[in-house]
Parts: sequence; C-alpha cells; structure tokens
Amino acid sequence: MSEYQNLLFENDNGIGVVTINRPKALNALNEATVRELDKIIDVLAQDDSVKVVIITGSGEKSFVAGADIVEMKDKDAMEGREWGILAQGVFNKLEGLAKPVIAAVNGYALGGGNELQMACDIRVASEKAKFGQPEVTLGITPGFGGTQRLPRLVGKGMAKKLLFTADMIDAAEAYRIGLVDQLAPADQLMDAAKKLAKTIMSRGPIAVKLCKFAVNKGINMDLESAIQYEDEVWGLCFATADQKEGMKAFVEKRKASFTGK
Ligand code: DAK
Repeated sequence: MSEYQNLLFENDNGIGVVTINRPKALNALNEATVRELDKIIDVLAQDDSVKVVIITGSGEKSFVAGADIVEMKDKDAMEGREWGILAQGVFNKLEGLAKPVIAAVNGYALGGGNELQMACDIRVASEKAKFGQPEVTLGITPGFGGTQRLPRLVGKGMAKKLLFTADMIDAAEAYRIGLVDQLAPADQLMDAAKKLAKTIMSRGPIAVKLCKFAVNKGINMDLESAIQYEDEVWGLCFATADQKEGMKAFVEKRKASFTGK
C-alpha cells in the first residue's frame, strides 16, 4: 500500500510525477494532503534518481480547487494561523527544492491551487485549465502566498484585479498575462510537461540548479546585490566537472555528457 493517502507518485526515468489525488473534492488541499506534500518534498530532495519533478492533479477536471473549504470553515483564529504557517512552509520548501519543479495544470487552479502552481518553477497548462483567487468570495485573503507570488508573476495591477474581483480566467488569458508559461491541448499536457522535463534533464544539472537559486534569490534583492550574487554563482560553475565537459564538448563539436559533478 502506498505510504500516501492523497498523493500518487511515479518515477518515470528520472521524472518524479506527484499527483494530488482527491478527485471527489476536486483535489482540494486538506491538512493531511499538505502534510503528505511536505513529506514527499523531503523524500524528493534526498532521492538522486529524481532529476525533475512534475506536480499535477488527478482526473480531467481539476488541478487543485483550493484549500479544503469544508475542513477549513470551522477553524478558529489560532487554528487558521497554524494551518497557514504549515502550508506556507510547504510551498516555500517546494519553491526552494534544489531540483526543477514543473506544474502540469490539468484543470481548475483556484485559491491554494493557483498558489501551488505559482510556487513551482515553470507552469504548463492544459488549454482547458481555469485560474483564479476566489478567496474574497469566502471573506478571506489568500494565505498560501497568493498576494505575494501573483504580483511578482503578473504585475501589481493585474494581480489586484484578480484578487479583488475573484474572477476566474481561462488558460489563454493566464498565458497572455504570464501566469502560465506554456499551453498544451488537454490530452497532450503530460507529454508536453515531460518533454520540457527531458530538455531540462539534458542540460548541466548544477548549472540548472544554480539558475533556479539565482532567479529565486535575486528577484527579492536590489539589482546590484542580485548581479553580485549572479557573479558568485557564475564563478562557482567553474569549480564543476560539468563546466569543463560542457565547454570541451562544444569545442569538440559533440553533445555534452553531464555528470552533475
Ligand atoms: N474545498 C472542498 N471541497 C471542494 C472544493 C474546495 N476548495 N472545491 C470543490 N469541492 C468539492 C465540492 O464541494 C463538491 O463536493 P460534493 O458536493 O460532491 O461532496 C465536489 O468538490 C465537486 O465540486 P462542484 O460540485 O462544486 O463542481 P462544479 O463543477 O459545479 O464546480 C468549482 C467546480 C471548482 C468551480 C467549484 O467546486 C468551486 O467553486 N470550488 C471552490 C473553489 C474555491 O473557492 N477555492 C478556493 C478555496 S479558498 C489560509 C488558508 C487557506 C487559504 C488561505 C489562507 N490561511 C490559514 C492563512 C486558502 C483558501 C482557498 O484556497
């Protein structure tokens, strides 16, 4: 029996596919699911056989339809705060995972679902996916990073429009405003996400990891400090066998064979 009640996991030749699996509740995130996510992120961090992670939702209708409203509705202030701290910690951990994480958004990405996909590195969405932050319809603010990651992705004005109105947008609009990075027909979503994963896996793994850190850290720094950080990261590459191999392969007009060392 799987050690996870609400997640499915498959390692497809180095691509770790995590599927949120509560289809009856449109994959809404209850506390148990968030705790399982916490656990699997730790496992993925340690598992060298997983090179790239894909997160998706089970079924055709929904990626994640938000936090579980049924479970959340009777929380008091302290319980709500603890729930927020738990989930924020998990989303931050996912964002900081030292491997690329692709969201394959197969349907509704609402509230905590949109916040989950925003905590991933790259977002590939089904043309049938729908996005929104409906929290203000429930009398709450987003609490899993939505008020912070959304403006960083789509700009302040567009973020406020989505947050204040709670309007749902379709995949084409999400792509237009930069909320997702790639679209695919619904039946080709996983193929598209895996193709992207394979391309990333063919590149220098340390360089990819350092790019992730440089973007994530730099975006929250002033430009001068961020460029300085980029210098440090760039210099570090020259301590790796991958840099030697990448440049040697170029000179020898062959494909590089990276070891991640
Ligand atoms: N939670 C629990 N159950 C949900 C759910 C959710 N978020 N979304 C859907 N379901 C359940 C429905 O209750 C229904 O269950 P049954 O009635 O069959 O038992 C089943 O999934 C199918 O849903 P529908 O019958 O509603 O399906 P429709 O096709 O008619 O509609 C829909 C699909 C996605 C438009 C609709 O289900 C919907 O509007 N869902 C709610 C979307 C939503 O408002 N999501 C945002 C949740 S709020 C914080 C903690 C958390 C948060 C913020 C702060 N802190 C502690 C700081 C985050 C909040 C949110 O994410």
